[in-house]
Amino acid sequence: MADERGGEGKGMKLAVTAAPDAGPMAPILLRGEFAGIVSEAAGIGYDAIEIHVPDIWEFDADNLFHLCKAAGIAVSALVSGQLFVRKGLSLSDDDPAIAAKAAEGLELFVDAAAKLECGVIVGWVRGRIGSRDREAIMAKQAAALREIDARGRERNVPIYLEAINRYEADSLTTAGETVDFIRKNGFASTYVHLDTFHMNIEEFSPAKAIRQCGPLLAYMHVAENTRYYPGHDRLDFGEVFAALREIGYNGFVSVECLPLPGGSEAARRAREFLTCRHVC
Ligand code: LER
Ligand code: MN
Repeated sequence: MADERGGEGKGMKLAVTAAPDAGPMAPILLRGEFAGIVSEAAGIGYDAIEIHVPDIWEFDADNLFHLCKAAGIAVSALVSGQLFVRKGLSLSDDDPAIAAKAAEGLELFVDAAAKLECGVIVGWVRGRIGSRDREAIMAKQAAALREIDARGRERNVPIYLEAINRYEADSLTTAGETVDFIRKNGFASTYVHLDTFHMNIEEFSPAKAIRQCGPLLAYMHVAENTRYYPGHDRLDFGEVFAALREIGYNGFVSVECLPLPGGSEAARRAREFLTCRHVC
């Protein structure tokens, strides 16, 4: 039985970001039809693939499940960001119809994730607060996320709340804020998701941030300070992985970085660096 980190008591597992299509500089490495990206991820040696779903209303989870089973890899998570990017939906929208559609989309994400035995990443779809009443909008986000949390609990699907840097989000930008939000709302199946790129901007000490999350940390994105593939620049991954080991982290470490010098090549270099140096 997998736990909320998708782990079964073994070590960390490596995942790679993928999508049917994405903008040229989006931090998504493998692109194309599911059959192709699944076999490519497995061929490079990844344990799992993280799917940025373009349209959850059109998504065929059963097909992806069979492809992954045949290739011998898992799905680490389904990413809900495209609800916001492509459809303009957010849980914080003033228009109740738009906020409800965002919530409906997230419910479908949970149902699809249940079939794939993976988690759901919730980031940009939370929406921005802007100049509105912070407390009121956070309460609105919390109310919507409580429903998603309950659905996740019923279906054994962990919800990963990603802490995102201040230039892309204006709430839950740090590990501490995200831990407090989860605890304050008493969520049962919602966990912290950290990303080394965002942490490099927001956290005084990435290791301290990881320790602060402890057992609430259930998903990791890795990229350099420049968002190039891990190993390209100067981020101290030794410190990050030492802290992860210290808290007993056994979840997915997913490579979400710029597709440079090309998505497939970045995926290969990241895996080589991470397996040789930090994840065995
Ligand atoms: C956005 O910068 C990011 O890190 C993504 O994981 C959000 O879906
Ligand atoms: Mn991320």
